[in-house]
Amino acid sequence: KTISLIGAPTDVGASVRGAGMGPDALRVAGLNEALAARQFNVVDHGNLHGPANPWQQPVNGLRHLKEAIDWNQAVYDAVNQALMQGHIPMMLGGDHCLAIGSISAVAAHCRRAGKKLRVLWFDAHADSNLSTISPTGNIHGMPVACLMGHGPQELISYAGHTPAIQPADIRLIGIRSVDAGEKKFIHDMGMQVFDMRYIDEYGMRNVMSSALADLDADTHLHVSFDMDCLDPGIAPGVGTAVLGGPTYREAQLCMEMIADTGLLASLDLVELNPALDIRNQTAILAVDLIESLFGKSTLVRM
Ligand code: DIR
Ligand code: MN
Ligand code: MN
Ligand code: MN
Repeated sequence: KTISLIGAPTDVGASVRGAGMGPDALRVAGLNEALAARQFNVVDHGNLHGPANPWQQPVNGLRHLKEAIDWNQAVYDAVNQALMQGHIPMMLGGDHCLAIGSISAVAAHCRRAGKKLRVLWFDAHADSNLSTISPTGNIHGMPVACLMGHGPQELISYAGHTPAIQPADIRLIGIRSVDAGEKKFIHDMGMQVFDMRYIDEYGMRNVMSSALADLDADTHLHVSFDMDCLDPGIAPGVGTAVLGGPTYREAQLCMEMIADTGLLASLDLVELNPALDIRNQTAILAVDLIESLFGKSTLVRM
């Protein structure tokens, strides 16, 4: 199997600069070599090009809308191309707004191929804001809402059908920072959210069993992994850290349980901010988790 690495050095959707350096920090941490060691054929397509960050204030509740549209078109095209070639696209972020283009391409692919879609969204945040309710106007706080058809026209129509995904297609995991408007939106949409309280009460094993329930051989599994999902004690290199995330062991278990399904078909690794990191430790952690996600295990288990 071939993995297409696609760098998307954008920080136009974020509140803090620096996520644009994420793709190279992952390469420096040995991502390509780690995947090759898992017996994958790795094609690094380098970094996509997109507009610079103009560092403006929000307009009508949206910051850098034009730039986010252009970045996402580039991401959509690149992911679409990788999927057409039968590759596993892996987006190297970059801020989380890029998941709009990435998952729209995955949704279009699933529709063409008659496949079911399951998205696992690992994040401290719900990313379910709308321009009307967002306290910041930052588009990296809006991708889930956009994918479900709530957002600016250009951002909700890449897939060719709107909404790109249904609430039943997505599971949010690790959530612990939800804005007031998002709380209502999540409830109204009926999304399944495994927040930190749920993880505390039921344990990560049960959470992942639930999040991975009802998959079949025809399901395309997409992981959208925001590095701020992890506890900032182990992952300090992110722009919007929130206390109380999953531990290293809990994160490893998530990755290994996903690998066991054998269904992982596309991936976003986002919000790594090398400007805020300590000796690249968050990138190194990401590579470590990715190895598990692609099947590295301590023992032969089956
Ligand atoms: C906040 C933070 N909910 C917002 N969101 C972040 O700006 O919408 N998402 N940081 O990753
Ligand atoms: Mn090829
Ligand atoms: Mn996010
Ligand atoms: Mn986040």
